[in-house]
Amino acid sequence: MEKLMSVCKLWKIACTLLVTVPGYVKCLPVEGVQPCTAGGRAKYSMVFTGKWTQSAFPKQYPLYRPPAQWSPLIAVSHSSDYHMWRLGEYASNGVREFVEKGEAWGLMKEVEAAGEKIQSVYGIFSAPASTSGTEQTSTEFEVHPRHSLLSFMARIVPSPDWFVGRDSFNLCEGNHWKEQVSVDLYPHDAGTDSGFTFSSPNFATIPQETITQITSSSPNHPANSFFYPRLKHLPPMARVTLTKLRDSRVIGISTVQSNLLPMGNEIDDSISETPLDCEVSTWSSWGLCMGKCTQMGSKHRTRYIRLKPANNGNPCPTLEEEKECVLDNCV
Ligand SMILES: [Ca+2]
Repeated sequence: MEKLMSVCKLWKIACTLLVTVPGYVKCLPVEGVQPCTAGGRAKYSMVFTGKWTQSAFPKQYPLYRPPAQWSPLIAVSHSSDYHMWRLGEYASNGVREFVEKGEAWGLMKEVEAAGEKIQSVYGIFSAPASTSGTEQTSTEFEVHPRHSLLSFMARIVPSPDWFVGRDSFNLCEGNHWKEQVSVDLYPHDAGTDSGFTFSSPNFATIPQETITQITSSSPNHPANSFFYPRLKHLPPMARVTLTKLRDSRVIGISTVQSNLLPMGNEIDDSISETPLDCEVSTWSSWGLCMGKCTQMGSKHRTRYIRLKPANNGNPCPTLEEEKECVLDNCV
């Protein structure tokens, strides 16, 4: 709640950043981005739906202190010469603070600086934090033909430096604005903390690595919270739906208010279940040979369950083994 309040405070500052770029701004064509010739600005609603359920992501699903949830979502409408974050590039300090601690100040400052310096940012806005993995939050925002790209991110809580988001999603299509579009979101690693699990202690990555997408097989390490060797692809962790609003008049600051939808935990489509196989430790060493001197003795070794199976994953194998042995103190 405190974090939410602080973002709401940030908000007022952020709102002043809503840069209405006056006059002609020279826009250099950037590879892959089609010039937008839509007639005017457009207003959109943005609904973020968490899909981080225990059935879709059973491995190490955070249940306590804190349970699975999302930070506020920070988003920017901008032109192609600005990037909030990019796959394969290093996270900025502001992004690092946001994805590791949920602190948005640094990131807001960076956006503000980009807005002032290269006039590449049209607006910054945020949707409130979620208190569960499956909540919905929403906000509204505006785009401009010269600033038709949307970038956003929300921190996965708890996590070392993981987030979901999208870089430079273009809402313009030639001479018109897209009416409605949904985007599935997958986990990313900011490359700034080396923790392997949701609740790993803070452990800075030195030297810093670039931003990567986390998949069911990468990082390829059984300890990783998203490592599901039986899955080809991870299920989406969240979805964002962007809907063009009919009334596209500029209403000033009120257009960037954010609010919680009163819908609570709703997941519209089928709940995916990810099988989680049992994981056991290595065997202990064999125990002493025990028994009566008139017959063969027996010895035992054991192993323990590291990860309980879920959603019809492979059951646990036997945890105890017995072997015949010759008693060595029978004469
Ligand atoms: Ca990392």
